[in-house]
Amino acid sequence: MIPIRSVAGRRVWDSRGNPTVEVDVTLENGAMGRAIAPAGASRGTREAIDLRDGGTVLRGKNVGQAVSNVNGPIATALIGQNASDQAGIDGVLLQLDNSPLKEQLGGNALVATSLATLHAAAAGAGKPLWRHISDHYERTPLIPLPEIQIFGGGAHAGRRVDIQDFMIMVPGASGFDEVMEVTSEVYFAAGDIMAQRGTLAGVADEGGWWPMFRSNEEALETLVEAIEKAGEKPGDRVVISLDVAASEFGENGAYTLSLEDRKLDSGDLIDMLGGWLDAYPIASIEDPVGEDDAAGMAEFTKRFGDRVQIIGDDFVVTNAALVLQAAKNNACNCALIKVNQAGTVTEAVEAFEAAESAGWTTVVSARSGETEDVSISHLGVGLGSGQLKVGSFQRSERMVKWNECLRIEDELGSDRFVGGKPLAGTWWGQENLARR
Ligand code: 2PG
Ligand code: MG
Repeated sequence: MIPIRSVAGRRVWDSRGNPTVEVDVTLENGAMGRAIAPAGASRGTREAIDLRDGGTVLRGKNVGQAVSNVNGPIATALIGQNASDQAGIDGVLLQLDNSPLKEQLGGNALVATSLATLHAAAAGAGKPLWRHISDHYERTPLIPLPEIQIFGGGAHAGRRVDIQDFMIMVPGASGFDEVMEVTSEVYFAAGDIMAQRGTLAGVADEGGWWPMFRSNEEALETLVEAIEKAGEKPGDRVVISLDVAASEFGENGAYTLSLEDRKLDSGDLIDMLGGWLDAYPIASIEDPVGEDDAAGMAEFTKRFGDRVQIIGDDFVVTNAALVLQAAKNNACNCALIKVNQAGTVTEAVEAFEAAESAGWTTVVSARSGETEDVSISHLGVGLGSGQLKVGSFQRSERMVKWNECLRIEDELGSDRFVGGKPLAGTWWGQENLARR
């Protein structure tokens, strides 16, 4: 039992220059934990809502009320509570705000408080956060395999292309450090290709190259070229991962690829993506159809679930009930875990456990609006999730999280890295994740 002495919120700023909520939790023994709420741009409709002040100041995005909620009702309720009891702390937060989407106190106020308490409990126990998480939740810590963005798109790049994330994974690397090295080569090879074509135009929100392409597929072709230019054989040590984020360009089973001026129904979109799975070494695909298209998700999983990881992000929004429902319908085979979609650490861990109980893989993920906060690196390792999605290979709010994994790898040892095998015809991870 380590009681909380104080909870203090303040306004800080995220990677897009938007205001966000930071919380400091200090314990009676002097230990302190700090966390900052991230913010999504392509948000699921069923995820926890960030409380923003509205009006004209800061384009309506100010977080004055959310910060006041931390310093007022949240601090009052948490002072004296046992910081080591994360479920108890989050239970208090949920009692304070029992609205379905946490719109009363704000998902941003809650997630920063919940994570700051987790940090404080780790500090109070004298442990690094990843170790505290693995001890607390009785998990085997693993160094995750990253998904790293090479080209941005969708809502993170002014909708210049429709597909949101063109990423690579390096399952054939022998450790996290090697993943970073290979990624750097591919990232800059892609930049060189764009420069040669005269289409290098800066970076998108998560640091991936700005997608100056004539079609969505041209981004994929260019990614393969970049992998080759980096001296790799696509599909061997390096594979491709896509976040289609289809809710951003369609609803009710009707999709519009604006870049190509094409209208597709759910079946057309599934066929198009299936064609890409045949033509490119894609090992993982996220939100292939819209969050409201449960039948499309189930159809996609039926057709391709044995050869590719199918991630539910907007589709299951880190919600245990939605994960279990999707599992029942065989609607995907992996859950993206974003703590701020759930609102509290406990709920995010419940969604994680639900995914595991369904036999799914999991990816701990950042948001497109991020900060220097490195909680997710520790969560990815501590929960033994196996995979981590942070954005690209540029901009410090991304690099700080990759770099934190390198430090943890030094402590834990690269034999705890989940990769280490080239793609062998099927989704690489099944064998590796079986090591747990
Ligand atoms: C996603 C995330 C991160 P956002 O869709 O997976 O890439 O984007 O944070 O904008 O929801
Ligand atoms: Mg997504």
